[in-house]
Amino acid sequence: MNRITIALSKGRIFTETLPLLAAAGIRPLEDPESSRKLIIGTNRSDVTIIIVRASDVPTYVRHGAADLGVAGKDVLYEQGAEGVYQPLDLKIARCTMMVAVPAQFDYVNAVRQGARLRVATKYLKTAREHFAEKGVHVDLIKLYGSMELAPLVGLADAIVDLVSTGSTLRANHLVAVEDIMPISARLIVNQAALKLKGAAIQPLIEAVARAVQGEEADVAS
Ligand code: PRT
Ligand code: MG
Repeated sequence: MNRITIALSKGRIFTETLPLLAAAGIRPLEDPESSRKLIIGTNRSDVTIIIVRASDVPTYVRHGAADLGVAGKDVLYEQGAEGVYQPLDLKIARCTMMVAVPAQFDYVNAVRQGARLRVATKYLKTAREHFAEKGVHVDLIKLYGSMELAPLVGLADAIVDLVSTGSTLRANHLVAVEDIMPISARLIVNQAALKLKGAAIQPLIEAVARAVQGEEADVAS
């Protein structure tokens, strides 16, 4: 029997992937939030879920430590997705990569005047490419989280970060000034695993694809 390992991160990715896995007949036996376990069995003896940091999912899949995984497009774009197939946009964990500034900061004018913008972000590649395309000179400041704080304490003029409801921006008196790209989570698959264990993995991908289409139809109706 081919064993299948699926890498997921705790939080929204895990929660929103559950119904898609359920549609493929896969149900985790434990909740990673309460059990604190990093290896979780499922109702199927051949399928195991491993819990990793969101930004580590592509690494586990690329190296074949997991056969499949679910990762945000933000993570895949930033790291590059060499060595992994991305057969499905799961349309979950949706948000937008945006540029945001303090409400009182005149972004349009700063850009027009060709000022050097200080931009704090976890997404260096994404930010570098975005501003290069616009011809805006930036000094990028790498952060690992809480980007929203940076402009409030004078570390940066602007941030590049994910926005979903907008409440984090509002709570910190920031406003979005540019959309960079829409983000959703993707199913990723190790290329060798797809060849070697295709008989087990292919039906799983197809079941998840049908579930995604079903969800979409629900949203549309
Ligand atoms: O939290 P941790 O540092 O462990 O890792 P992570 O932040 O990478 O993981 P997690 O679970 O928070 O996010 C996993 C994936 O969910 C991301 O890679 C995105 O693809 C996706 N996603 C969807 C989001 C959001 N929506 C989102 N809103 N990831 C993060 N956020 C954050 C955002 O960075 C900002 O701080 O939520 C805040 C804004 O939310 P709103 O609702 O206030 O706009
Ligand atoms: Mg987070």
